[in-house]
Amino acid sequence: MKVKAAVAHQAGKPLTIETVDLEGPRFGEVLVEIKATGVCHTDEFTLSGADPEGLFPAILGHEGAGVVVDVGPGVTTLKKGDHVIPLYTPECRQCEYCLNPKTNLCQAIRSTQGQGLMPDGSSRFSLDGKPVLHYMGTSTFAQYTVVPEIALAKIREDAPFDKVCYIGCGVTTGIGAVIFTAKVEVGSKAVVFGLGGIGLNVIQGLRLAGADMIVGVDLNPAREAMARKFGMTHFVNPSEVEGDLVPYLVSLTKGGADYTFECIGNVKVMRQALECAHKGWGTSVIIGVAPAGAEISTRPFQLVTGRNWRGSAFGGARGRTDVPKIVDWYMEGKIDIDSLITHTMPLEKINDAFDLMHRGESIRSVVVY
Ligand code: NAD
Ligand code: AHE
Ligand code: ZN
Repeated sequence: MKVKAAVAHQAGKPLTIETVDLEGPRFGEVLVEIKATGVCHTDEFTLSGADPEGLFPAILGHEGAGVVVDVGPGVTTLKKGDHVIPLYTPECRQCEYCLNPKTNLCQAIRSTQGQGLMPDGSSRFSLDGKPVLHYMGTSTFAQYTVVPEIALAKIREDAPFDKVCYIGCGVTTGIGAVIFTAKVEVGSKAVVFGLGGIGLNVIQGLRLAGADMIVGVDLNPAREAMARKFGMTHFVNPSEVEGDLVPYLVSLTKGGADYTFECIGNVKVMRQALECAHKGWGTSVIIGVAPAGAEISTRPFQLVTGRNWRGSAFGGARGRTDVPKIVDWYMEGKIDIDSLITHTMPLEKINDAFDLMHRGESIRSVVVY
């Protein structure tokens, strides 16, 4: 079928709107009509050329919601008309990883997904007879996409696509990092570095978890108001701190934070986040994705003296199990998504979403098909 899509032909260049060819679903695959998709900083990261796994030409996008229009042979858990959220972290429920309660990183299709291909090693998208690659197994910057059955969460039908698409990445990543990865306890003190589309969801996760002190750190002063609305108790702009940021935060938290979260992708900030975690027990969670070649460093003494450094992908969530529950939290008013969606646009204007992100003007832009 012919499908309208935003194609990334080359790193560092805007997306171009094209009519591409999409093959129907093969064994274990599902054809989904995407109704809405968020634009995440990770799409920008890959488009910029900073992603070691970035391949072109490709159809980016990994924060979508839509409706099943066809299923391939062997598909048993989904049918035409089901409402779904594509999952860049699938959940096969059979691999060594899915069977280990310590991780959400299903590896069933990770290697082909990282090569921009479906599990059988081919692409369903093409343009002028030449293959166009998938991205993160989801490619939600296309009006229709083909996704493996194990990479689709079935969600309730009354949930609005233009809001719950954000659960496909940012909401789950932020809230999940608090609830599933860090397992933050009531009364905790926390510091969140970066108050964008992820950090603000970490803040609302901390409020849900009952944290007492929620310090937000961002260079953009415009982020303070929204972060306070979501539960931030203290705001720190590093450009206004005299001297080093780490001792300032250790003093503010009276000895260090129980939990810190890096939501930027900056390795220098990752070090600060670790070092302002409390001696003896503080845990620092890396969420931000750093560019190719970047490395973290600290004095090993920081770890010897009881700080813990760990990371979180997709908030530690198991998508087919947890995403429908997070949709319920939204529909029950337990979490706010609407306030974070600052811009909506048609697919033809998708490059505006990247411009708004670069200028720090948007929290989340959502493309509505
Ligand atoms: P964003 O651009 O919306 O937010 C980043 C925020 O960091 C902005 O508010 C910016 O002002 C602030 N910032 C930048 N440099 C700073 C500095 N030195 N000190 C303090 N604040 C600074 O981005 P986002 O969509 O929230 O994504 C954040 C990061 O999380 C990205 O690296 C993205 O790729 C990553 N991410 C990871 C996962 C995962 O599963 N681990 C999922 C989604 C996104
Ligand atoms: N491809 C990059 C890493 C990108 C990355 O870390 N992706 C996160 C999700 S970001 C969503 O906005 C993730 O889930 N990673 C786990 C995985 O298996 O990709 C690189 O550095 O190679
Ligand atoms: Zn994302």
